[in-house]
Amino acid sequence: MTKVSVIGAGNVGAEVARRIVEKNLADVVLVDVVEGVPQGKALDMLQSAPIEGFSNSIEGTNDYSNIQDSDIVVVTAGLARKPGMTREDLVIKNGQIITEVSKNIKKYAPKSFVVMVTNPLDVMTQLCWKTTGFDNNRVIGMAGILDTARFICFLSEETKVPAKKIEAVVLGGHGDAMVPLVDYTFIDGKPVKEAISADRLASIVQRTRDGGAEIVKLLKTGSAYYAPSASAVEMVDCILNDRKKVLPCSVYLKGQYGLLDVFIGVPVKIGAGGAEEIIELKLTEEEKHELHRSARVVKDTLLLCEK
Ligand code: TXD
Repeated sequence: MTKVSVIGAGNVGAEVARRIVEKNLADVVLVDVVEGVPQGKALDMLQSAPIEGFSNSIEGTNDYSNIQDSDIVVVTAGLARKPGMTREDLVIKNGQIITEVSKNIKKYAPKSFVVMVTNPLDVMTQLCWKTTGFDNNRVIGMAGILDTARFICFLSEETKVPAKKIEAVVLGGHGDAMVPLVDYTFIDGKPVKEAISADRLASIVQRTRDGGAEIVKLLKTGSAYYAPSASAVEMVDCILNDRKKVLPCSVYLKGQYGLLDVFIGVPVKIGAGGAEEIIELKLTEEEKHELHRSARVVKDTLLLCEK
């Protein structure tokens, strides 16, 4: 039986769990430190099974030993950003949480793949990889899929071309540090530079960078979770069904893009072997520079966690 554990039963975690069972992808175990919450949410979801027609089980727990033998562990535990708070403000607190979660993954699900969601994303992915000692292909961070989806949404809104006919790739760190690749962005087959003025494109790029903050500001409490959970479940689906789709994810680089010993968002083939192959795209000098700047931020932030 395929089993996916989701750590953190908050907004993103619960939505990830719901999408997984509703798509009949796997049995789900939902874990949280707060007593009753994962159990209550799991029971509520289970009671939707007769209506939605899924047959997989879902169970909520406060006990990490229940993640035993998971094929994939999706990590969403941590604090969400509050208005005005940067991702980096979260680093110390979330670093402690992710260290504890990673030790439990290593102990109870030593053969699993990890899909990291907690912010600051690239840093938490690297911290989890270090703490578990898992191979590079088995720890993958979710950010680029979401940033790319947001970029495509805004481009679609601007051009009135359906999202399905827009191609785009966003690399680099999550959010403020993302690097959209303009030369790989096509609107209905046409280079984006020919479809949109430089000014409009710059403002869409900026809106994408601030995509998370825009939602935090509107919600007032909590942050985005519908598109983030869809993005994480896309990765789960690719691993469980060996899709071999090329998706922008945060993975360990050992020389690719001129970067060493750092997790950062790049295109990677996701299949049954996890992060199977990193694809090296040709970047402009400016994009290369931005990607390297992004990687430096990850390395510097990681030091905060390790103090
Ligand atoms: O693109 C991306 N990667 C992201 C990242 C997109 C959206 C959200 N992103 C980040 O995911 C966000 O900044 C947070 O760091 C996480 C989770 O966001 P969510 O919106 O789900 O936060 P919640 O609703 O506060 O839920 C967090 C849950 C909450 O129920 C806590 O009780 C629980 O995490 N928590 C724990 N669970 C298990 N174990 C431990 N130690 C623990 N500590 C807290």
